[in-house]
Amino acid sequence: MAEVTIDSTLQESRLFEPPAEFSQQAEIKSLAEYEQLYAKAKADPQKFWADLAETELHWFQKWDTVLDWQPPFAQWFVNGKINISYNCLDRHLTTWRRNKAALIWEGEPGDSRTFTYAQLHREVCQFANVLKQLGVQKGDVVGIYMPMIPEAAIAMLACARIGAPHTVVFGGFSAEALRDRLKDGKAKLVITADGGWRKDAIVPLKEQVDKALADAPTVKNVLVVQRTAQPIAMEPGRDHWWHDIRQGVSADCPAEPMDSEDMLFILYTSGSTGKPKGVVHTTAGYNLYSHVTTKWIFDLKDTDVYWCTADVGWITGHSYIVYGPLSNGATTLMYEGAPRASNPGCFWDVIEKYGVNIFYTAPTAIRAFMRMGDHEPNARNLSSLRLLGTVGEPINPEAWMWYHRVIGGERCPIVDTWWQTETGGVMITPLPGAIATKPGSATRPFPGILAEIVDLEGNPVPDHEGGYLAIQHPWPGMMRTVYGDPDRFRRTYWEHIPPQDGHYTYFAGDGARKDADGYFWVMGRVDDVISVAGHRLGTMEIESALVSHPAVAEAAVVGKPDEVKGEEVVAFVTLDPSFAPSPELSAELKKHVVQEIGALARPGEIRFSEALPKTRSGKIMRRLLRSLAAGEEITGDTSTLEDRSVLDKLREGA
Ligand code: 7RM
Repeated sequence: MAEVTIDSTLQESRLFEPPAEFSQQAEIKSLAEYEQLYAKAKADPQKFWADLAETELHWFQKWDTVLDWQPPFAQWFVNGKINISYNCLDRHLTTWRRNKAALIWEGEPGDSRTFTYAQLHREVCQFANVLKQLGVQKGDVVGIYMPMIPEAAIAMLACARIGAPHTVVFGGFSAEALRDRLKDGKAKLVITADGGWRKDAIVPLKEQVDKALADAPTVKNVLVVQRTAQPIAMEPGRDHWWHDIRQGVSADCPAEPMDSEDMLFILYTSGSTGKPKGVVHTTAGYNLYSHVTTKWIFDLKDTDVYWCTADVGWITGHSYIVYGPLSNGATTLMYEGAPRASNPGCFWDVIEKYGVNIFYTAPTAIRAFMRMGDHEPNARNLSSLRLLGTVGEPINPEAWMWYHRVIGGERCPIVDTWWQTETGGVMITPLPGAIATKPGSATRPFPGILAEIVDLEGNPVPDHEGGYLAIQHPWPGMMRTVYGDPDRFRRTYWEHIPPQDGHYTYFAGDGARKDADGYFWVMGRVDDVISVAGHRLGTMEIESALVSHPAVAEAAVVGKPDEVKGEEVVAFVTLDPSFAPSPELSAELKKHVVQEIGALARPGEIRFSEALPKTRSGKIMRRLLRSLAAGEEITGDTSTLEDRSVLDKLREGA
């Protein structure tokens, strides 16, 4: 019999009803309305999505089949013709939104720019014409390696406009990581900048591109946006300044009618082993899914300023800075900077300066702010906020409550959104006017998403029991394949849970449980589950117990092989600045975990550390910690690590 369950210990009973004033104005106004929508979508998913596709998007030509499902390969809106850049820009130009702010941008040094829909459209069209002039054709892959400046979004929309799939690579990744992704995607052109600002320093992007291109022969041209103006090398014939080459180029560039299933972008995610996977998303399904989720989850109003703090190199930046908000005609804010010693309160400054109404960030950021204390946010006026969101990792109830109290002033609903690069958009989430929240739970599936907790045979597990988070029906935003490797797509996502009678289940790779109210509690990646004396423990609950101790700012737990118990829990802990590491504190934290969870979860070892290894999107890389704890060499992909020095420090401290 397969391992079926993951033990769960988290007890959390606080419940926050949507404020009445919020519900009254919300897209989805009540639990009953959500449940009705959910039931309708479940009864006939194809009709549900087709109706939305009809009312929410512009089509050059209507599809003739809603879903062609040859498991695990799906095609949505077959033979439809559509362009996501058109849906994000052109269709708003004939409405009053023409001169509404589409994109507000704030640079780290304090410079800023705003683009109305008409202006953004013009920029995108001109950019698209330059790409064409440089030989980019429909179907050619374009690499984007940019800082968080408006041209990053403009470049994405320009690619989408002419049907050139983009592959955005985080500006923080190394030349090697960039090279591997450009080679795998066979990119023909790279869009970059001379540099970008991050934590008061210049990130030398163009220099990295030059290194990457020494061994990426498919790339013929580089388009360089000037951001920082430090001297850089430009290779004649290959490298072109955007501000030079755009001179005299027409801003007339009709959007290419794309087939629904034409590739829109590739976005690489690192697997724990092997090379990064190129997650492929296509045009119509992604457009629809990012659009509808944005509309209902963020409850956008035309008067709102909406801010998602993600980088565009993360799927969150794609779906919820660029495509989802613009498709809805929203005002989306983009910020280049990161909280830093010279301005730890910069996020709160931005909220105050622009009167941000909706704010979407990651648990790692929330925990970092919590550690800095309430002083910074309390010193700003955050009263414009009406809705908060979180994404990227399970949020521990402690951090959730802080976010609710200090940032949300106890009046803003929090949407804890569970999803993945692979899912294209949010899958499990509160609808903020309809679903009461519980700290630490992503609550319930989005309408049209048949989520379940199952064992490895695909059978639902009872309430409160941890199992595998799975999706039982295709949805429009799902990834279509792994670029160049359909077999890896099948193996990674569709064969962990064996198909029964042609019925395929998507395996998300996360452990989770459902409570009696049908709320989902994500417990962490199943690869990270720790086996102690026959019990399988998710990482989230032990970490959450640690963080509930006043001394602990952040924690990551991993298993270390143990002859007797199978594995022993090792906890890596970052302290609140007012506490110092000591053997006494270590003993106290072990005791605290025993009190909160039980003797089973007692860490055998606590390792204090100034920082934890994270991806650029803020996810703790437990796989690396596992190797460290076991005293092994670190193997596998480390290309997504945000700060390499963290590993060295951890090794020295060992
Ligand atoms: C959007 C994104 C996906 C993985 C996913 C989870 C974890 C994301 C939450 C979460 C608990 C959440 N895409 N994850 N959101 N876990 N609660 N609200 O993060 O491809 O980069 O990562 O992130 O493990 O599988 S991603």
